[in-house]
Amino acid sequence: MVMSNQQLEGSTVTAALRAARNRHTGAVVWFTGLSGSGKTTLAAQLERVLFEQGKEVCVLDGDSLRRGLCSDLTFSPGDRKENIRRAGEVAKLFAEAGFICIAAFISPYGSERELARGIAPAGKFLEVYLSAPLEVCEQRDPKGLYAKARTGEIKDFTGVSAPYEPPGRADLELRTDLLSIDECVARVLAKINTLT
Ligand code: ADX
Repeated sequence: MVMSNQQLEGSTVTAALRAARNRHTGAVVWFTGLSGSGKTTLAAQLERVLFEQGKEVCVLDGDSLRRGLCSDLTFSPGDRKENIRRAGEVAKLFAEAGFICIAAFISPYGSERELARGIAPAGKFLEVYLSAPLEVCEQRDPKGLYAKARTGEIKDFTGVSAPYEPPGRADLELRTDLLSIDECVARVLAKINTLT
């Protein structure tokens, strides 16, 4: 049976229909910051809280994408750019499907973060800068990578032998070395509520 254009339009699941059922719109919440700044930890906690609130939520994390979708990429500037482009495209698909997509990537270049904002649905992108100082991240060194970067065992390590461009005008900046995780979650939630 051939469907008319009108019938097809009537059957389309629009962003508005999804938002009405979910009681929130899709969005991309983009965490940027040095390795060890708390992106993964905060993403997991925020996801848990949003999930408990009945929201559609998911996390995209640098470490996990680099094990799969982006396993062909290195940490060269060009490959980091491609990493963020892919992450931005996937985040956009989730946002369009109605999810609050939390993306946790070092994303060291301002231009790539702007690219990710441009890919996301208009007005539905929050840039959250986790701004713990390098010394604190290095002291935490949860994966032992800073130590390896200092000896040169790991090359092009962000903050040590590769650049990190701090956001000039993030939607939210969180000093994760000074604030508790609960406080950080509360501040991100307040921002999310302004867009969804
Ligand atoms: S990004 O720069 O391309 O945005 P991404 O967030 O995907 O980085 O991955 C960062 C993770 O890769 C770090 O948390 C760390 O575990 C690991 N890693 C391995 N090598 C490096 C490196 N040279 N620089 C930064 N992170 C690295």
